[in-house]
Amino acid sequence: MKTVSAIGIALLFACQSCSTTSEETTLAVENPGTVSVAESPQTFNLESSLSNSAVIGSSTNKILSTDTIRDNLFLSQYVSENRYLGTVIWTKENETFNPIWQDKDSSDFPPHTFSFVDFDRDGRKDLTLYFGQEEVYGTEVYLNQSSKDYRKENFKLAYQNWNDYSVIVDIDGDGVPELLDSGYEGTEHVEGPEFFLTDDVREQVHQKYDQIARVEGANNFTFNMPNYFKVFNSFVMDSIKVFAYDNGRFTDKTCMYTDYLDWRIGILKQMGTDNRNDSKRINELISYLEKKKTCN
Ligand SMILES: [Ca+2]
Ligand SMILES: [Ca+2]
Repeated sequence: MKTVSAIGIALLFACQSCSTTSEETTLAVENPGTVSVAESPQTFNLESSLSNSAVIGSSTNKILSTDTIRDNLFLSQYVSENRYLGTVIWTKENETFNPIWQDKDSSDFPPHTFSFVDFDRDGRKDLTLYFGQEEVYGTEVYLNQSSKDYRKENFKLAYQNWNDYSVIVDIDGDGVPELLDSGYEGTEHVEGPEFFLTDDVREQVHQKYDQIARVEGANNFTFNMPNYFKVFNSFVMDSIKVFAYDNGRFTDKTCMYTDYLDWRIGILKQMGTDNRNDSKRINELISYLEKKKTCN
């Protein structure tokens, strides 16, 4: 656990060793067959909808949960006796549920948290999932290109981070969400160094959180922040990147967010005057962030 753990600063600097909350990871196991769709008074018989044998799940599999995505999309997760099998997304027409997409995953690190946010502003909610456990962290975003029929392309992979949970957050308050990425390369999770904040700097971080979460970024609440994302974030000692949707995929657009970079640099400079902190690391980060202000 990091030195800093206050929830109020978590959006911007949360501890990377934090795991998901029990609320996010505890999924009620339903009886196989009939499933109650969350936020919907209706129920449907899953077994009768599984005529497509290619789709994960059968009457012998358990369903972990079903989530209503809106946009007439529904999500189910499947497990066998003791292993996750995968995720299926359904549509509903004429009271019948039809599978349109699946993500088979029987690995040791299946997805555990799902979020539906429209990144490309086409009116269809895109799928973001977090996978991993213990020291494994990962984020994937799939763009919703759904049709009425089952096909792999209904949700197209557009972003991947296999070393951390990235945060969906509207950093500049323009109503369009960005992905705040911890900035590390590769597939190994990187644990940042310990650091210390004075009360004054901590208060500045609190204020920035409030500004992003409640003032500039009113839309952040519809992006499930802060409910999901207050514990997942880029740490103050991370070499962050900001990814934004651009023409079919997410690209590093960090240089477009100079106000945010300047703010982080200001915090780091104040931290650098505190001799409890690793000044070499802080100076490297400041140099990194200064370079990121220039678009290549
Ligand atoms: Ca979309
Ligand atoms: Ca934005």
